[in-house]
Amino acid sequence: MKKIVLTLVGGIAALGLSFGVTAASADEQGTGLQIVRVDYNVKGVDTSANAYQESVRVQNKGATPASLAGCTLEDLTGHTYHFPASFSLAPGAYVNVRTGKSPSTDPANWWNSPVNLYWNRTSHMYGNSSDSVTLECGGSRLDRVAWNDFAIRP
Ligand SMILES: [Ca+2]
Repeated sequence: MKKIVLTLVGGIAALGLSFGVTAASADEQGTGLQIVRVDYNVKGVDTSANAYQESVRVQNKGATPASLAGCTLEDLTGHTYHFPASFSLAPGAYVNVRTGKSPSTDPANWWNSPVNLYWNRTSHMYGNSSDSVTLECGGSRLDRVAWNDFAIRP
C-alpha cells in the first residue's frame, strides 16, 4: 500500500495559496493507472463556484490503453465518484476528476488540461488539512494518496 503524508506549515494557508500533492510511484495492481496529483485545498474560500478546482488527476502510466469502467475515487469518509463506463485512457494520457460543476468559463485555465470529468457536487469534497483519495477498479485498490498538513515530521 502506498501512503504519502504531506506535511506543511499551517500558516501558509492564510496566504491564500492552493495546496496539492504530487504522487509518483508504481500503481499497486500493475494496470498503469495512478493518482498523480491531488489539489485538495483550492485558493481562497471554498464555495460552490470554485469546487471544480478541487481535483484529482489520474494518469495511465502503462504501455497499453486502460479502461476505467468499474473504477472509483473515494475519500476517507466514503464519498465515491464513479468513472463513466465508457471512459478509458491511452498510454500516457490523464484526466482530472473535478469535484464541482463545470464552470462556464475557466479564467485560471485550471491545470491547463483538455480532459476533465466533473463530479458535479456543489460543495468541496476533500479535507483541506487531511484526508485521502483511493482509486479502485473492480473492487481492487490501484492507488491511494493521503495527506495530513498537521502531521509532525518524524
Ligand atoms: Ca478541499
